[in-house]
Amino acid sequence: MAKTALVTGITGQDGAYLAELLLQKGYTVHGIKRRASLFNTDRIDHLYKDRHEKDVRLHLHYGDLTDSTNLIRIVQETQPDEIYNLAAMSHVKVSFETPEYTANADGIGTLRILEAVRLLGMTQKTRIYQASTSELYGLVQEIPQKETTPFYPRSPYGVAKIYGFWITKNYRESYGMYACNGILFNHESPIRGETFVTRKITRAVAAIALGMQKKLYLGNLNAKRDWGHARDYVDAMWRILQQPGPDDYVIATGKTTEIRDFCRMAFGEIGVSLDFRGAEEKEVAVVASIDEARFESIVKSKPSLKAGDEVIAVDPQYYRPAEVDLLVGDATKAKEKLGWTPQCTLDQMVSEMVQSDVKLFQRDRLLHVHGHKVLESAEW
Ligand code: NDP
Ligand code: GDR
Repeated sequence: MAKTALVTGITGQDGAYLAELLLQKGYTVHGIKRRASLFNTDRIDHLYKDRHEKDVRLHLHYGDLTDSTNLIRIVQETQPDEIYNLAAMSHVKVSFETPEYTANADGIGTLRILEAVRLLGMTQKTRIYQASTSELYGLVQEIPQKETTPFYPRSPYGVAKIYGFWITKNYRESYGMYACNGILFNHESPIRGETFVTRKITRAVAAIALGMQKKLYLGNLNAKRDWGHARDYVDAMWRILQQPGPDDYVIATGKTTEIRDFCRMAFGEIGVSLDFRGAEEKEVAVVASIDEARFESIVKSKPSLKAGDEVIAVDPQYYRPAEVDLLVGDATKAKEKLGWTPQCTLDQMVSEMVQSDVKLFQRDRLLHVHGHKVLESAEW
């Protein structure tokens, strides 16, 4: 029998990859999207079919994790076998500016999903995946971080997610629910939100290469992250819900990379090598050399840059009140129990992201040249 899944946060990066995976596996997929004044379904438009067509298995419902009656109604109407709770205010820096809302959506929102299933008497039918995060580890307690590493969150986001983690575990233990936490380390892709550091960098590389932006301003360049590809990580989410019993798992690559080195890799993709100079707030990166053949093969034009150009500078406005310095995960349990290993290397992912952003900015430049206003632009 084909299964039915309900995905909150379906319009986000992970929601889009997960919906694609579940549809490929034959699921009927219900997604919750928020009402917005502009279309916000870009990432899933390629999956969407008009409801009058045949074999329509993707359905969208308006909703919000802060609205429990809405969630109860949607769970009742859709009767899901699996719920993937991916919806969240997911930006760590923004959570310092909207701490109460973040607690409501990311913390209590998780409770609302669990309660909807419990109140509707579906505890034995519906399996629940909770999008937990390596931000739970926060201040380094152990390297690498695994399921038994103590938590020490460093942001309102991390603190809200720790509530989500424990309430999920508590409902599992209290009511016998199949409710699991995936403790996922950072995962990225060409459809990553534009304000997360990886995508901010790959977009800037593309815009700078095409002469549409002069400089990239970043915050803390010393932080280290364990970055994987979102496509691999949604596969882990699905595997977590297919086991004989519920459990919590770390999902990570086991390798960590400094922000500075991610910058080197992203500029390297277009043949530009960087030299970082100075320290702290005065640190900058200048172009050391350019491999013109590489630049032309990716950007399809002569280099607009020259050695000595300053392309990165630090702007302290991007610093966080409290920082997570180092994340690196140990996914041995996931490998042994779920048979999960990451398929995409960081090199391959950076290359995919930069090349995708170069294409997006080439399209924008073309539209701009022909007098159209575009949304994708950086700085003109
Ligand atoms: P995104 O920010 O790309 O997507 C978040 C999704 O949640 C969007 O669909 C957004 O809707 C939706 N959303 C936000 N607030 C609400 C709300 N109040 N009610 C309903 N929907 C809401 O995040 P990712 O796809 O990257 O991450 C998915 C989940 O995994 C999140 O919970 C995140 O915290 C967690 N996570 C992510 C990691 C990563 O590296 N990507 C690592 C570990 C955990 P809209 O499109 O309208 O904004
Ligand atoms: P993170 O991701 O906070 O790890 O949360 P983000 O890409 O925002 O930051 C990673 C690191 O880069 C440093 N940094 C900058 N970050 C941003 N966004 N912008 C900058 O200009 C910048 N300069 C330096 C940050 O200080 C940080 O150390 C992501 C989210 O997806 C969460 O939802 C998820 O739970 C965790 O990953 C795992």
